[in-house]
Amino acid sequence: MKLTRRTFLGSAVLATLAPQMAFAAEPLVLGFSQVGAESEWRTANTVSIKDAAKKDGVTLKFADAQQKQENQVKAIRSFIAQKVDVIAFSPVVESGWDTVLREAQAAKIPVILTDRAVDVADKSLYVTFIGSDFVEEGRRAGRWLLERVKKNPDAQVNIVELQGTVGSAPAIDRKKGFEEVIASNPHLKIIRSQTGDFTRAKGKEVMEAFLKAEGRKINVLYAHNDDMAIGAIQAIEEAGLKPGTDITIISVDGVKGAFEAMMAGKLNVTVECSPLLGPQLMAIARDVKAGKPVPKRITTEEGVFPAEVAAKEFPNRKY
Ligand code: GYE
Repeated sequence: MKLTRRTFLGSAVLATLAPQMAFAAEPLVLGFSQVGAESEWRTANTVSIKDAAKKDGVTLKFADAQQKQENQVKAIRSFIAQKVDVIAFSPVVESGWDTVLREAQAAKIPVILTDRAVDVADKSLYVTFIGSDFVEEGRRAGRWLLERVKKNPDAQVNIVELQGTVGSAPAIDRKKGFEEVIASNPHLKIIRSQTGDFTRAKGKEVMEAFLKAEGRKINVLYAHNDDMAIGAIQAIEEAGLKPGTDITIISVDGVKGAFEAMMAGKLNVTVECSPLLGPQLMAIARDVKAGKPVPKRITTEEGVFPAEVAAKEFPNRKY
């Protein structure tokens, strides 16, 4: 079964409208291991989780892993030792989780994945995964580009790609979805692809290297998140080129910074990825604690925002 954010709006709204009910709810201790604070997306995600826990009367034990898997493993082990009711985490990378998840299972503490997926053979090691379909986001980015190049069907299009954190679900999937779609047009070619670790600083640094190596040959930048695109925009300007005009820029997330860049004419499109997972996470954690069956996969609903609609959409943006 596929549940969407909208499906869960009911419980989120209830929690907002009836705080007295929320306080009357059973006590729940939730251990949450966050990836880090690498991007505007992540900051909004953290705020969403902390706010939702407060609203819902959930005792949240929050640990920031600073983008390091070893810190997440430590945090999960400490949650097990503290005997929390439920563990949730956003895994920085996909692989290497079997051992610690088996430890949680042995301690009978259910685990919820939020935002990013894990690659484990035994799917019983987690109860559910709440988050976006990153392959689809990559496809949306690719489809936008296919449409865009239709105006000039015979031109060769050289793309540079700024990948997210190596081994992370969004980096793997956003690359895959994008490549799958652009493969239908032989004029589109990724000429350079490197990680910028989802940060502005790295995005800028790697874009500088791309520009040094390829210069004006670059027609398109595909960045796996807005922060890297914003960093790259700076590099492009410093190289004396016009971002959004000389180089078409596509990114993912839909944070306010991306809308501002679009309104300034420097970014061409952002594919939405919602970080507002807090209310859903609290609702699901309660269900899990109560022993209710929950769907194995809960997918977030998202859109695509080209620069043309940025000014109109900006006031509606929540992150
Ligand atoms: O796109 C990026 C963040 O996992 C979906 O992580 C998340 C990604 C998001 O650092 O900005």
